[in-house]
Amino acid sequence: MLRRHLLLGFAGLAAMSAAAPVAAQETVKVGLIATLTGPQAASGRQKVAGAKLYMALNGNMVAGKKIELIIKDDTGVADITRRHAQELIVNDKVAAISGFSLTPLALAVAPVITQAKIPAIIMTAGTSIITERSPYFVRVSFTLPQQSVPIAEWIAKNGAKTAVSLVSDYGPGIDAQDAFKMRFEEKGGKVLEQLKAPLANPEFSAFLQRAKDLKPDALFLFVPAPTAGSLMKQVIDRGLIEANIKVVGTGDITDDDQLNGIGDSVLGLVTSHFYSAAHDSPMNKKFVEEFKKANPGMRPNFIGVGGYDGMHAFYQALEKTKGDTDGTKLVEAMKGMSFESPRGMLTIDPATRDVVQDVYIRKVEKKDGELYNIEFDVVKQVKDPIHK
Ligand code: VNL
Repeated sequence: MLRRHLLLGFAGLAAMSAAAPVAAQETVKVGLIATLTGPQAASGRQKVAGAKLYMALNGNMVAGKKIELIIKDDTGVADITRRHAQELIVNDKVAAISGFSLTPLALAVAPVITQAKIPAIIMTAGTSIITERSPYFVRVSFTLPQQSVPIAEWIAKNGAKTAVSLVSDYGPGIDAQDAFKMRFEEKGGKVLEQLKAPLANPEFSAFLQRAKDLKPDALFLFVPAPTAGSLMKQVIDRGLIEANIKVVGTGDITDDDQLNGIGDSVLGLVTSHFYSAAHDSPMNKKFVEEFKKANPGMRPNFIGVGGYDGMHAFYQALEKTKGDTDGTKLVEAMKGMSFESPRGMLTIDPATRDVVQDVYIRKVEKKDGELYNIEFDVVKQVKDPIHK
């Protein structure tokens, strides 16, 4: 290099330094911490597929810089998530980290990102409190209260007077049951019992029997999406649907990734959620088509969309800062950001850094031989009802 400079002489040097930024092609690294092994592995598969698809369709150059995605598997263990976050920040010098399936995995990185002043884009985890744990969290997924309030309203409006809830016993489950109860009871209903099943053990039959014995009009369910298959099979086996109990939940229980495996017994089941693979928009049609092409045998779910939109938020932020990777500036750039996603319009609330979006009421139907959540009603631009 030096010799070439000398040989080129002054004119050559000037020409080279003008070309230097392109030639150097500074790389901006983004960490993606996904759960790719263990019981929640389906979530990591979706997230990585979504993030990679975004890059495949939008290129890897932003504000003159080359984006490099570094993918890590946390196996669903919070200590490993934290260690990956530290290594990505300290060794790889990433401009941002992203991912986080289960809530405890997101919470584990809060002190790390606060200290390092590096943004963390939450692509899945849905406990309300997470974004309050660090000013460097930005969420593009959802919160459970945001999704649970609309279905509480819908079921109250559709004649249910009593309900029982059954959720996984950790952050998002507690959020979901409490938000459901709050709105259902505001609407004149009564929650008879709030049942909680351990997250680690997908054995629901005793809880489902208890729910059945209480004879409520409705049963509200939440489990993390990768657990939906085992929950719903037990719901079917215990005969809750035939017992004339209206089974509802957040869309995690009829997740697009698992729904075909659950089978026709859940036809007609109503849930609320921010994304369905059947969402009717030109953007989503293209997204689903490209996702399927890039990932044979898979169709996107809300976690895939989270991966896709998380990358978009980062690209947009880096564009806005004109390539400046200062973490605080990147977070500032994401505050108030609004864009069209395969789910519909999404806004990052500038005050909470949390996602504001439409929540759809959907019903399981068969279309072209596959089960889908078909949207039939919508609550526009819902904010998390728990944040102050
Ligand atoms: C969470 C919430 C995880 C909803 C999920 O699947 C989900 C969480 C991995 O906050 O832990 O569907």
